[in-house]
Amino acid sequence: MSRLIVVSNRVNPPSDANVGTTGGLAMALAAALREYSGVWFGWSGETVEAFTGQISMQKVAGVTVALVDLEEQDRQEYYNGYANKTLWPLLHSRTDLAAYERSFGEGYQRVNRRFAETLAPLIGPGDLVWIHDYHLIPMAQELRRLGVTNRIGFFLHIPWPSRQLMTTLPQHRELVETMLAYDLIGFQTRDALEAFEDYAARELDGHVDDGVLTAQGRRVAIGAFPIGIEADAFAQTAQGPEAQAAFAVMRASQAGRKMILGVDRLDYSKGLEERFHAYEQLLADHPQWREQVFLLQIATPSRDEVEAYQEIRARLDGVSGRINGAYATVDWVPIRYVNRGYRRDQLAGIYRAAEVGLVTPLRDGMNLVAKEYVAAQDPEDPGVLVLSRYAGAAEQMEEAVIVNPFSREDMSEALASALAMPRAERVSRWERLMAGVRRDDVAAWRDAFVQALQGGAGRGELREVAAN
Ligand code: GDG
Repeated sequence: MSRLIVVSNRVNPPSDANVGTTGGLAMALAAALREYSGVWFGWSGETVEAFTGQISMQKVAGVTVALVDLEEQDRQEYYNGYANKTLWPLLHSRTDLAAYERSFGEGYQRVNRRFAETLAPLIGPGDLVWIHDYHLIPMAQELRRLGVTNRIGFFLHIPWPSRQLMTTLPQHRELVETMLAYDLIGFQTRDALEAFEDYAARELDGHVDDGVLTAQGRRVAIGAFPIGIEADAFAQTAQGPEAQAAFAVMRASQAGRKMILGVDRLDYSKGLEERFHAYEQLLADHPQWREQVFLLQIATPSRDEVEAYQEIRARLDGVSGRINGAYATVDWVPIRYVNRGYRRDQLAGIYRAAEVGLVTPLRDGMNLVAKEYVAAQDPEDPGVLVLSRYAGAAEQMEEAVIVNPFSREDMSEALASALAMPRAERVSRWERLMAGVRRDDVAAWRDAFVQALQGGAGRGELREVAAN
C-alpha cells in the first residue's frame, strides 16, 4: 500500500494536553495522518551549527514524525525571513509589511533544497507526497531535480492574493513557475483558486480547463479544498470533564454577564486591533451593554522574533489598556486580554461558555477557530458566530453573522444583534452551521485531496514533458 508522506515546515502533532496554539495546520495534519500509514516530515524547530541532514524518527501523539534540524542562518533567512517577513504579509495582502531581501530568497531556496535532499531517500515507489504551505512552495521542483517521479501535491493554507499584489514580489514568476512541478495544487477557497487562475492566465500564459492548468507545456490539477476540523471529536471534547470544568469556571466568573470570545494566534492578520475598536464602539453606541458584557480575547504570542509581531503586540497592549481605563468600573473589566495558551479541552469549554464567538481576521486562509466555536456549542442553547467576510470560512459559513472587519460600526452593530439574538434564531443558524462543519470535516478535506492526488489529471502529462 502506498504511504502518505506529509511535509510541512514545523512538525508538532497536537494533543489535548498541549498548551497553547500549535496552529491550525498542525491540528489538521495530525488528524489526517492518524488515519493513514505514513510519515510527517519537517523541521524540528531546533538549530545546529552545521546542517547534517540527519533524520530523527519519533512517534508523537500516534503519528510517525521525521525531523531534521536546520542552521541558525536558515531560521533567520528562510523561516523568519522569506516565509514570515516576505510571503506571509504579501499573501495576506499586507504589502506594507512585506520585506524583500536577497538573502531571504537565497535562504528559502536553500532550505527547500535541503528538505528535498533529506526527504528524497525516504520516498518509496507509489508513495504520495503532500507538501504544505507557503514555506515550501518550491520543494516539488527540488524533488523532481533529484529524480523523484512520485505524485506530489501542494496545499496552501493561507490566501492567494490578487495578481496585482502577487506581482509586487520580486521574482514572483520564478517562484510561481516552480509550482508547475506539482501534480495537484490545492487552495482553501474558490476565491484563492480564482486569484491563482488569474495569475496563471496573465503571467504564465496558462489556461484552465476542467480543473487542470496547462502552462509552459505542463499540466497541473488545481482545486479548492476547504479545510475542516475533527467536528464530532471536538463536539465531544466540549462535553468532556476538562471542558466542563473550564465551562464552570467561566460561568462563575461571568457573574451573569455575557461573554464575547476571541481566540487567535497573536498575528496582525487576525484583525485584533480593529476588533478591540469595534467592541469599544459597541460600548459607546449601546451603553445598555456596559457592565453586562465582556470581551475575552485569548491571543497566544507567535513569531515573536519578527518585528511586526512585536509591534502588534505592543499596540494591542496599548489599545486594550486604554479601553479598560476608559470604561472599567470597580467590579467590571470590559476586555480580558490574555497572552497565554490553554489546553485544547479547556479551550473547548471556554468556547461553549461564550455567547458570541468573534472571528474577525482581515485576511485568513480558512480560520479553524470559527469551526471549533460552532462545534463546541450546546445544541439547545448555542452561541452566535460573528465572522469576517475575509476569512476563508465565510465561503462556507453563510449562516454566521458576516461582518466587514475594517468597519468598526458594522462589527459593533453585528455584536449588538448577536447579543440580543433570540434563541430560536440562534438554534436555527447553529443547526445549519453545524451540519456544514460536520459534513466538511477534516477527513472530508484529506480524502478529497488525497483522491485528487491519486487520480488527478496532471501527472501523466507531467511525466511526458519530463521525458521529452
Ligand atoms: C493557518 C491559516 C487556516 C489557538 N489558541 C489556542 C489554540 N489555538 C488553536 C485553535 C486552532 C488553531 O490554534 C488556529 O487555527 P486557525 O485556522 O484559526 O489559524 P492559523 O494558525 O493562522 O492557521 C488558517 C489554518 O492554517 C489551517 O489550514 O485555517 O487560515 O492561517 O485550532 O484552536 N489551541 C490551544 N490553546 C490555545 O490557547 N490548545
